[in-house]
Amino acid sequence: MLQAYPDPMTSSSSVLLIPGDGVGAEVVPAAARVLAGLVPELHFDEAEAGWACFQRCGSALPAATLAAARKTGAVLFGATQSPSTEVPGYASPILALRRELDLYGNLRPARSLPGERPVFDLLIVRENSEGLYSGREHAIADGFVAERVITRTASMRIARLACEQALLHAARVGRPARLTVVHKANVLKKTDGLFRSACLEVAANYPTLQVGEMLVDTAAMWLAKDPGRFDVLVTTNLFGDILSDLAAGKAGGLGLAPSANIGGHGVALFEPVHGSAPDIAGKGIANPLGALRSSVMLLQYLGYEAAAQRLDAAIEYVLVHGPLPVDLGGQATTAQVAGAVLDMALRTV
Ligand code: GGG
Repeated sequence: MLQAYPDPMTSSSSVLLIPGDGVGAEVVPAAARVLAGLVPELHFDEAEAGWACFQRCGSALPAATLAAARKTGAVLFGATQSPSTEVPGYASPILALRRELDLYGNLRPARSLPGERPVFDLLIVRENSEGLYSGREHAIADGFVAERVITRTASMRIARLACEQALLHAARVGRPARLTVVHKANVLKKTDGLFRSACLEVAANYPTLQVGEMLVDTAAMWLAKDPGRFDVLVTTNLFGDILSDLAAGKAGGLGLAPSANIGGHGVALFEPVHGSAPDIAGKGIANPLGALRSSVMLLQYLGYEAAAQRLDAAIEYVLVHGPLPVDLGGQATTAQVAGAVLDMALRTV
C-alpha cells in the first residue's frame, strides 16, 4: 500500500516544537494551540534552535535539541534567521537538522486559493541533502567556489520518493499520475545529467506514471504562467527552494506555504516555508496558516487522518470567510486567525 510518508509514525502522539527565530516564535505556539484543541491526546515538548539561541548559548542547534528531535520523532519547526555574513561557530540549524536526521526529501505542496484562477494543486519534491543549498564553499585565489554535489544514491532515493508521491497525489486529485523531472542538464551535463538519468531510470519502474522532463528556467516560466499544467515535480535542492517560493507566490504567498522534511528513520520535521520575517516579528500579526498547513501534514504523519482533513478544511473555510491575516489583506492577529481555524475545525467534529 502507498504511504504518504516512507516511515510514518502511527504509534506516537508526541510533538517537539522548535519555534526558532522571529515569527517562528509566534506561529508555532499558535499552531500548537490548534493541534492541542483538535487532538487533546497530543503531548508537546519544546526545544530551542536558531540565531537567538546561538547568541544566548553559543550553538544554533544544541545537542539537547537534536536528541529531543530524534526521541520525539515528529517536529514542528518555525523559522531560522541565519546571518548573510560569516559568523565564526554559527551554522544554519535547519540545514543541520535536515543533515543530522537524514531528512532527504522536502515536500512542498502549493494549491490555488479557493475560488481563484488558474486552478492548480501541485507538489514540489525537493532533494534536501546535497546540491548547491548545502552551503559547501571554499576559497580559491581570487574568490570562492560553491560545491554542487549530486550523487546517484541521493538522486535515486529522491526519485523513488517523488514517484510514490506522484501516485498518491494522483489518487488525491483524481487525475492520472504525472511526474516532471526538473533540471538543467543541457548546461550541467554531469551533475544534472546524473540527476536526470537517475530520475528517469527510477520512474521507468512505475508503469502507470506519466513522466516528463523540463529545464528549470522553463519550469519557472510555466509555474508563473500556468501552474495548472503541473502535478508533481522533482528537482534538486536549490532549484526546489526557488521554484517552491515561486509556486507559493501563485498560491497566495509565502505565509500560506507548508512543507515536510521526510525520509529520516523514525523522524520527520514540518515547517512553514516562510522565514523569520524580522520586519513583523513581535507584532502578533504573522500569518499562522503556513504553520497550520504544516500541522495538517504532521497530523497525517502521526496517523490522525480525520483530524488532518478537518484542519485542512477549516483553513480553506477561513481563507474564504476570514478573519484574514495582514499579508492576505485582512487585519486579524495571529491568535485570531488560528482561533477561527480551531473553532471551525471543532465545529465539524
Ligand atoms: N521555516 C523555513 C525557514 O526558516 N526558512 C528560512 C531558512 O531556511 N533560512 C535558511 C537559514 O536561515 O539557515
